[in-house]
Amino acid sequence: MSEIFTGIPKIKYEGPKSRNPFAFKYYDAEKIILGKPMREHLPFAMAWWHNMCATGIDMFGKGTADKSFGVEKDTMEHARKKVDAAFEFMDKLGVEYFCFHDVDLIPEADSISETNKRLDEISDYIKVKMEQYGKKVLWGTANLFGNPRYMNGAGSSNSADVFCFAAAQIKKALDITVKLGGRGYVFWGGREGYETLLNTDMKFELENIAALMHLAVDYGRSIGFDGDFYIEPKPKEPMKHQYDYDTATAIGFLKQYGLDRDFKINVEANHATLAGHTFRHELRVAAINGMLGSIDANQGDLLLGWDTDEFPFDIYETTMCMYEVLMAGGFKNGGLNFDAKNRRPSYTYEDMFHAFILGMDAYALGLIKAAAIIEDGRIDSFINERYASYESGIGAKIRAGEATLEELSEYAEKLGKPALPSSGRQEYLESIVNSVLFS
Ligand code: XUL
Ligand code: CO
Repeated sequence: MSEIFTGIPKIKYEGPKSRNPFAFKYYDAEKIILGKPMREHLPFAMAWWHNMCATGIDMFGKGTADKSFGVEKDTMEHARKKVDAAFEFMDKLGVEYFCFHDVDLIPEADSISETNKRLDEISDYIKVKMEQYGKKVLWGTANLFGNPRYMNGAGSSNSADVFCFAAAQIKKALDITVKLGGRGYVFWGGREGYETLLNTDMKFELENIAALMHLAVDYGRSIGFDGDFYIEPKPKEPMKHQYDYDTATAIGFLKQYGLDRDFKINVEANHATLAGHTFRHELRVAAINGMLGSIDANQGDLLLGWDTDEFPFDIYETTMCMYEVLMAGGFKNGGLNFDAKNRRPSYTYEDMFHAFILGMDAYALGLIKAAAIIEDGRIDSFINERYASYESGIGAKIRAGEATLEELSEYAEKLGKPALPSSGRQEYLESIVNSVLFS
């Protein structure tokens, strides 16, 4: 098999002083951080759709990047070439995992049975490559938003026939995920939402989405899938309102419909900011509910109101993300999927590598700095001390659930007037973070 990314070497760690554009400055796979090698803290994954398929098409113009890899596009030969390219790419970068939608892997045929045949064929080919290169599937999913039949959603569609097509795609995507040993299965409800309540039965649609997820869980478990199902929240785009608005909404939904034992959350950074939250907020909400599953590692642009899917470069963000991940005990089945794309004018093969080097280094540095914040200890101990009034006396009684409203009222009356709570010291804490980041 001939090399596709010719002239691009295996990317190695050279350290922060290196000026080599094809070297890591911070990602040193075997370096031990808090007792574990970096590569275990940071299970990086390549998103098949952005990296192997997307060419930079936008609403105003054609693609700029050539992803034909030298053969005719939308053929099975092209599908195989993408596999060759993907494994060479992951191998050169030391990326261990990948994520895919069904239709990223093959050209979708007119009939579902022909599409499924193509998926069987390509997954045989992928499986061989995975063994050869030692690569793994972080998660698989079905694209239930691209085909015109999903104009009104998949589980939430008004058409029962469309619901069945969604079920068929999910079944096959689960088959392939299990066949390839995938650790997760994602539901991103891009079209599970509405444009106007004038034509929408919201309760009916939510019940149907839950029913589809239950069918997926039952089937997945019956064929031996023991990984995590994920909801990937996003508030809007493409729909005006999406049901999985944010992490809190998705968790409420999962609990209401009895799906919370099988599902966790796949938090995407850019989706968090679209929902009006920080990335860190979404991670924390997932973590305190025991549902921090996986991460789509990208970055938005605060000046733009849509999902720009940039490669992450903001060290403050990656540090806070890794702080949340470390405090939650690290990843179990999840990882860091670069659901990110090169900017349209960065269209060459070299740019694809630069993007991953940027993202992997940004997360490696974030991990190093997050570990340093934890080891420094000042932030943690400040938070603990801030709630000290609950450690004894009336506070301890409240926490133990032993106080009554009358008792608390009497206590307050006796006190007359409480002292002001202790200072939040935000600026002091921010300066600690800066001093850890830049020391
Ligand atoms: C879209 C998005 C998806 C999901 C998988 O915003 O993030 O690519 O990650 O369907
Ligand atoms: Co995503």
